[in-house]
Amino acid sequence: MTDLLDRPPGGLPYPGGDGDDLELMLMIRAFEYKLLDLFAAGMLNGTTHTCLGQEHVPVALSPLMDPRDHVFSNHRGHGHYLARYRDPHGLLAEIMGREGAVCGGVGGSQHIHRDRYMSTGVQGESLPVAAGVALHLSRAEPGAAAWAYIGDGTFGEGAVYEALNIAALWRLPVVVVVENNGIAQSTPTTAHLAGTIAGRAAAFGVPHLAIGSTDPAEIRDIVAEPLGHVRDGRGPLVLEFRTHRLGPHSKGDDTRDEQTLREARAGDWYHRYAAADPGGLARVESEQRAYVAAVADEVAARPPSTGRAACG
Ligand SMILES: Cc1ncc(C[n+]2csc(CCOP(=O)(O)OP(=O)(O)O)c2C)c(N)n1
Ligand SMILES: [Mg+2]
Repeated sequence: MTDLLDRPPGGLPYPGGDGDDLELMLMIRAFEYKLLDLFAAGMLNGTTHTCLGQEHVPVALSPLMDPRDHVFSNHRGHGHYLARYRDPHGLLAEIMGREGAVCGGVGGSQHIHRDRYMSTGVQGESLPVAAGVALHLSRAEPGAAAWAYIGDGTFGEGAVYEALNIAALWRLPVVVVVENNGIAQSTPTTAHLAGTIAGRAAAFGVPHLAIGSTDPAEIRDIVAEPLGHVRDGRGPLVLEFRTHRLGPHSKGDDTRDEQTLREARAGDWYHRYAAADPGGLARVESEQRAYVAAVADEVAARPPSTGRAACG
């Protein structure tokens, strides 16, 4: 057993980096399952959307992010935040409205701001902002990039195309991370998207990479070189991940049939680790569940947030 449970609440940052991808993916997964339990118990403020099945994407990408990079997240953003900051205490306190909340408890699950990280529940809102921030970065901090995580359904928002157009034209350092989980709330991608995301990127002359791997180290290898081009000022990049939404859209609202759910579960990154080292996986999983349970107990015992943000 590691010393995870001994860490002061909200104190020492969660450790890690390239070497502990599995630990971090399982921490995020345990966090999301705990949220569903807490929601069912009536202990959360507002709504929540989990990233179950998509944990590997931010775990793979976060080590590629420079501290000067800005990250724009979305409604399904807990993994994005946890992979960047490893701060389950601050995020859970935010969602529960307790002391030590990242944004004083006024942002909740979907609207987090911390340093160079911002999330929004408004689909498509972030890309034009990311393009504007990227313009600033290209002038003030060359080599830095703006990352925006969006889903397949968000490609239905016109603002996405305005942003892609100007980002391509002005060669802005924007990385669009598409978590294509094959569905937008209850509408399958096949029923809302004409053509392909690759084709839409190509229309603006933007390089596009389709990534089916769920192996964080492999993903980093694939992304490193094209990311270097973004940082060199050659313009934006679209990274399209084939992912699987394991849970409901939000809480109890899964409209998919059994066969579709079976396919989603079959694509889970978890199976690869289970096949390679079942004992090791079980050990890390129980550690992370215990760690997150302790975080939840500690945060639930805190007084309500006074509205003061713990982080800037
Ligand atoms: C502008 C706007 N329209 C509609 C919604 C309601 N809404 C929230 S999530 C969502 C589906 C998003 O689908 P996708 O982009 O594929 O992301 P996923 O939920 O699959 O991660 C919708 C329609 C919203 N939040 N904002
Ligand atoms: Mg989707």
